Amino acid sequence: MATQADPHADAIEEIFTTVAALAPDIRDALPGRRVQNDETNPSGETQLAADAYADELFLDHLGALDSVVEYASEERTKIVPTDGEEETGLSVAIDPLDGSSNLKSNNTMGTIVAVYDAPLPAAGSDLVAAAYVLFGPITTMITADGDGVTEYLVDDGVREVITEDVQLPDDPSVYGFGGRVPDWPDDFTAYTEDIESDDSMKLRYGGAMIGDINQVLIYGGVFAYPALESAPNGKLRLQFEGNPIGFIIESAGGRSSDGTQSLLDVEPNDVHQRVPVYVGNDELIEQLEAALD
Ligand code: P6P
Repeated sequence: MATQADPHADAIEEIFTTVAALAPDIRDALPGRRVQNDETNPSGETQLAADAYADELFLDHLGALDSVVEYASEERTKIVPTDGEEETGLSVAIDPLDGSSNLKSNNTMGTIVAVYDAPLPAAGSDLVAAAYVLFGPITTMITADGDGVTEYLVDDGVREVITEDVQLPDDPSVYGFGGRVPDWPDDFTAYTEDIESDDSMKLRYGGAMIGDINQVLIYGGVFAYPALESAPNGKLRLQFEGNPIGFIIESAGGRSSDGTQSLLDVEPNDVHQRVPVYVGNDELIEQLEAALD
């Protein structure tokens, strides 16, 4: 939880409280909104009614905060200026329902929030906070600010601390790699074979980034949605996924990379730009960067 010394502490707290308060509405709306709404998002992905519903809720409620001056969403082409205080306001970039394709199969999904102290598109180094809400058997929320990572239970929209100062375990045990194996470049394939040959590591991949990231955060390990032969920038979006998840994992003592540098150092040039994402325990990401070098 951000200390009062952080000039953005109140604004971050207001944003996180608002996101948690909306979690029950979004979760309750899932059963009735599993249908496609004949739209595609700016990344060309089929949009579900649940994606659009969550996006509208977040814009309405986050956009009404004095602490928010810009709202961007994975579901919207353009950045939306809001009426926050120009001088102190923050920019929010959100994936309203990450992994919504898991809705049909009743698997995990949730919301990713990035809070930048800079106009969008912004660099990860401009992040002042990041969080995700995970709709699993229970609803939890992971938050990171300048003061560490906290895990909460979200009960009726109210956060209750489960664990403060969350750190990746030193003995990693899970890995999850996205994309089709034949589409992996040879150097990444060689890395995966090294990881798979380690009998302390086991596969955990569920198709929703935050579900897989939560496994890495709790058990230690590595998650990657790599550069692909068919898509050199991978699949995941820098503003809405790479930056906030990189911030959270680095805040928990881990490491992030786009293959050569921290995700937080990747130059932003478009709000929907994609980036290869590699995050996890420091030594596993160091091994990854050496393999891709
Ligand atoms: P694939 C969900 O659509 C998402 O954006 C991430 O949450 C997830 O890690 C990835 O795409 C899954 O992609 O290719 O395995 O379906």
